[in-house]
Amino acid sequence: MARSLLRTPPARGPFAPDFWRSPLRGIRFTAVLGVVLLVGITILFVTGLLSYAAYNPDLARVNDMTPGKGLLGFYLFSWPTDPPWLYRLTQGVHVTLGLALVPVLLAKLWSVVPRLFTLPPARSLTHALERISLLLLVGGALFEFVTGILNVQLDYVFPGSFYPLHFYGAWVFFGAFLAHVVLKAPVAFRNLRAMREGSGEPGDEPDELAAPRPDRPTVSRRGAFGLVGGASLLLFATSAGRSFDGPLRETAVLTPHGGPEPGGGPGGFQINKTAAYVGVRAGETSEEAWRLTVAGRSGTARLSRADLLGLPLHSADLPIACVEGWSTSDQWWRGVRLRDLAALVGHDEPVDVLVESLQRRGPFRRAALRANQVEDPRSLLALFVNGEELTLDHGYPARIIVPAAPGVLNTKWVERLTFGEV
Ligand SMILES: Nc1nc2c(c(=O)[nH]1)N[C@H]1C(S)=C(S)[C@@H](COP(=O)(O)O)O[C@H]1N2
Ligand SMILES: [Mo]
Repeated sequence: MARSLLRTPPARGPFAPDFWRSPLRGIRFTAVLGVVLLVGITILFVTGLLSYAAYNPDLARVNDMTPGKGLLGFYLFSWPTDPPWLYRLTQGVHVTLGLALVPVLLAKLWSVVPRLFTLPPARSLTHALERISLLLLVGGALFEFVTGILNVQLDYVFPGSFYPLHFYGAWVFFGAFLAHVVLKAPVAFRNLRAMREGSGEPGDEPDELAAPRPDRPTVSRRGAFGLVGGASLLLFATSAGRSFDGPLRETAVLTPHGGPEPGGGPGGFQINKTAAYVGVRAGETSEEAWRLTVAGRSGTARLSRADLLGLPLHSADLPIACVEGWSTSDQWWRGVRLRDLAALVGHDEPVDVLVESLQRRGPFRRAALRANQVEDPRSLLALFVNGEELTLDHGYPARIIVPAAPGVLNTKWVERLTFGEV
């Protein structure tokens, strides 16, 4: 005792071990939350990578501007068009689960916060490395949750830069997360097993997370889990409705795109950006003003809406599913097949396409689609939805709709299609 006093001054405030008094803290409390996060964050990581792949980010530099993703693009694959609700599911899970895990993440951080204040800051090189990895872990988790939630809540507050931030953040975070799991999983599972077997005795190792001088409990451990789980359920119940149309959407009170339906009628389903918001005026889309340019191997065609109506029209029941996690139920789209338009300009074989909108400012004016998407008979340049002409807000005179693709690839107010050289 005397010797250690000589070496270090007595710890004060949060650095003093008995500053932390909650009797809830302990390895077992942390272990339960840790295992929930182990499963939950793994699902977030996988669905996040899928979401990235769904953009076809390796297609030209249109869909993804992430500078030098290099090796981190190693796993990318051609995003399929089946099942048509694929992105609706993966991205709905990513966002809704991410929101529901917030209370668990906060409780987990609360449960280990005294460890942030241990002195000396590093006992050895290994200890120093472990603490740096914890910094990346906690910082990474907060960063990913905050950027994700801001994107969902504030409709792209990071124009053009959310993707690289959330993408690189995910890899840093997941690296630290893996290291942490490898280090801590044995302890966590040992404690869970002990809890299940009902052994109240402390394990053979000291509980480093328990308060040395705990206060009297005001809530049981079970009660605390109930609180965290209840908060998660509440977040789930007030966000999951964004993945459906009709009355269910109105249950999503905590997140945008969850309110009442945007008007009634055939066009009465969710609108991301209205024409007015992005500066598209009805004059530009009129029968006289608007022409579609289709370019490809054999030349260029300029088509009016009347010309398009003269081509074979086809239908497809498809949803719109946004990266923000909301989606619509299937809508009944009708228009010209993309592969028919490709054939019109000399491409009978599957071919990529660059789609450009007449919109002049803001993001999402251009998108590239891959040959497998162009090839699918349900991929349309839609002219009608639910039996009526598209409304201006849904992309009149013509918009793209592709099965299983993220909403952002379903370009509205299309004015040019360039097949082949993407
Ligand atoms: N020209 C243009 N097309 C666009 C967008 C846009 O901002 N401009 N937003 C995209 C995004 S992010 C989504 S989710 C869908 C939404 O389609 P909706 O507004 O018809 O629901 O349109 C896509 N097409
Ligand atoms: Mo979107």
